[in-house]
Parts: sequence; structure tokens; C-alpha cells
Amino acid sequence: AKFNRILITGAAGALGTVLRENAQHLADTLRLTDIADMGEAKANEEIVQADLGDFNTVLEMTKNVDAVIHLGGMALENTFETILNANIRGFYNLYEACRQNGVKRIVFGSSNHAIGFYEREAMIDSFVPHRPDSLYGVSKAFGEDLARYYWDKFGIETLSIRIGSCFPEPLDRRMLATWLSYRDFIQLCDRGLNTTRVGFTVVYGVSANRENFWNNQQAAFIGYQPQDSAEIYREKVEANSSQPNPNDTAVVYCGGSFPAAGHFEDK
Ligand code: 15L
Repeated sequence: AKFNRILITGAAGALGTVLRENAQHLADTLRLTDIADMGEAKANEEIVQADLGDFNTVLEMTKNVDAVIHLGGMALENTFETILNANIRGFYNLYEACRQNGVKRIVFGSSNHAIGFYEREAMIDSFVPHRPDSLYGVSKAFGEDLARYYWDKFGIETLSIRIGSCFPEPLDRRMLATWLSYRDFIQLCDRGLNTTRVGFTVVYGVSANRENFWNNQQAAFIGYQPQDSAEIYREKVEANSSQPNPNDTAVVYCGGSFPAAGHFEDK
């Protein structure tokens, strides 16, 4: 079923832009929001430039919306203050506004950094406890927990996609395992909106990569069938980098460089 109106948060970001260009089939009207400029609205678009940290604006923008694809917030490690407003307060504002406005389905762009401190060979599934590798990862873990709470208590469904590395093509050796093609990302968003029932479900946003190190069995019931694989880029990626030591922390942990990366202190 095609939706009347869906809201896409983070619409000026990398993945928001991909959706804006390729998700026209998902709804008659796309309402787009971001803190950054989104340019001119196309015929079937509505544009709301706003900060997700401000509850009243979020309450306004979730009116007359059938579903939300939430990609807004900080997409990398930052100071706690920044993460707190954009990802934690912003996330709460979105769910609470959806509850008040009767919006019942959300697709959440979560991240592998919510579980980044697991080792590759653990082959973790969707049900392991969170093990964030950054304050950013902690905020995604919080998002998943809040989404679960809003499902258990208020019946708001969420498909939480723990996105691996969503880029036009894999940029380094780790991404030969974690890459998610744009096409597969769009399919996941589509399944998140259109699967009969998702309840609260966590899946990994990863293509059919040979070295995929997540057990994505949970993605079967939503009918996710990845169309792409990072493998066709292997030669190119390997030619641009040397053979890594298997004991490098960036190789050991699912989160790649995040587990060993520096900590941002608030000034
Ligand atoms: C993320 O969560 C980031 O938003 C993205 O830029 C990549 O760093 C990605 O994770 C990744 O793990 O490759």
C-alpha cells in the first residue's frame, strides 16, 4: 500500500538525500525535515527546516503523517552535548510527538556502532545486548531502547536498521564486510514501511557481502533480500590499501576505527 504522507528526518544528510531521490514511490507526499537547508521543494514534497531538539516543532511536523523514516541526528562521534540534543532529545521528541499524533510506524536509521565493541567472529545477531563503541553508539542504543518502550507501551512499531556502511561503494577493507548499497538501503526502508507487522524489530543494514560478520537472520521475516555484494569491489579496495594485521583493533571489532577513536570532551 502506498502511503499518503511520510516524514523523512535528516533529509539533507547523505542517506536522506538518497531517499529523497529514490523513495518517491513510497508515498504521495514526502515531508522532509533537517536542521540544514534542503533547497527547493519538488511538486510532491513539503520542506520543514527545523531542529529535532525542539519538541513543539517536532509535534507540528508529525501531524497528518502516516509513517516516519528517521535519519536525523549526528551521524558520527561528537561531544555529549551535541549527541544529547540531536540524538537523544531529538529521538525522544520524535517518538513522543508520534504518540501524541497517532503515528504508528517508524523506520529508524540505527547504526552498527550500537554494537561496535563485539568482535567480528562473534557473528552477533539482533538480540545481543548493546555494546556501543562511542557516545554516538550509546545514543543509537538509547534510540533502540526508547523505540522498544514505545512499542511495548504504546504500540508504535519500529524497524531499527543497524546500518553498516552505506556509501556508493565500499571505501576500505572493513566495508567489504559492512557495506550496504543504496539500493539495498532503499529496500530496507520500503520493507520497514510495508511489512504487515514489524512490532519492534532490529535488523542489520548490510548487503549480501561475502565477509559479512553479522547474523541477519531476523531480516528474513520482513522479506529483505539484498541485491548487492561488496565483493565486486574487492580488487579495487585491496589495491588501495595494504594487508591489515588481523589483531588491529580496527579489524578485531565490528565498529572498525570507532572503538579505539578519541573521546570528545565537552568544553
Ligand atoms: C556510521 O554510523 C556513520 O554514520 C558512517 O559515516 C560510517 O562511519 C559507518 O557508521 C560505518 O561504520 O562505516
